[in-house]
Amino acid sequence: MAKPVIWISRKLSDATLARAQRDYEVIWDAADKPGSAEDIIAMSARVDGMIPCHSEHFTAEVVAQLDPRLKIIANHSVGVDHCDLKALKARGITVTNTPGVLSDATSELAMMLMLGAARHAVAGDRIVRSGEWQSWSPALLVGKQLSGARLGVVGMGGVGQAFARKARGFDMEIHYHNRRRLCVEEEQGAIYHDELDDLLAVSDFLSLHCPATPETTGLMNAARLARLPRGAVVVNTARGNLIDEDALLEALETGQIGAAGLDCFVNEPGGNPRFAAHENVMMMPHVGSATVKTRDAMGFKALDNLDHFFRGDVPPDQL
Ligand code: 8YV
Repeated sequence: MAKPVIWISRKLSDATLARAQRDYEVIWDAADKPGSAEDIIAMSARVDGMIPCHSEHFTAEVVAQLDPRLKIIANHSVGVDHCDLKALKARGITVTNTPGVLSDATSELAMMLMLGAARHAVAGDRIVRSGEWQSWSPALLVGKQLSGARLGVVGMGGVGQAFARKARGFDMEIHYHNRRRLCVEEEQGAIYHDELDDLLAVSDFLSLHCPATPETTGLMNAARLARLPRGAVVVNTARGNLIDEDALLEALETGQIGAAGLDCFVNEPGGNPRFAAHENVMMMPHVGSATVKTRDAMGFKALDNLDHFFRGDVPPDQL
């Protein structure tokens, strides 16, 4: 029987590509450019399945123009805000994602950003690297300590729970807000706040781990940033549009927010150049899941989903 044809939109891990090429007829371009709407539409007539990343946008307009040949979109991401799920469902296209396997890598990056923002990593690196470090003072780069501080986690899915676990190892007091309260085993002593505003009021550090949906767009607006204790540290490794960036910039300028660690921006790629003026903001280019181990695991999970689908089974991560 002929192998199904799949499109891999970006440069996935070598192990993923090797396995894909063994089991499928693969269309893939080493140029590693994000697929445009035109690319996606044109490719849909040539393939039975796709493995896109969050850089390929399946808007309602794109979905309406997909060729009926395309049967499955096996995303190489846990977030699926780049997919209009309703429109895809209406077209009968199966959609899967990669939950679980990137929780550790992403929460590790969130820890790095939280520590880096709290302890002035950007300024410290600049001072040493540039040779500006000519004197020392007990007042040099005095930061905010994690141990004993209260951490607010917004969204206690896989990444949020992995982050809370790590933060517990730093002796933080964990608080969280989530659509549903976790069971006691999952909570591991974390304190649940039914209302986001109540969580904010006690969060010396705040980390966002919820999906981007119409309801969470602009979640951290000026009013919510103002509810945090003065000097709070805000971390975002989820999606850029969870934060009103103008409001965050304003809050950094007034000192209401003491520091921020950002892996996600409203405008990607590129970010927001206004943050560059703030050395108390540590930034990364949306690489939360970018470890060797996790890239392999994400690629294999996307392929597992395709394998199930083309065998006629329900893919384990079907949405
Ligand atoms: C990636 C992510 O950016 O999983 C997600 O939702 O944002 C990331 O892991 C990505 O799409 C990798 O392909």
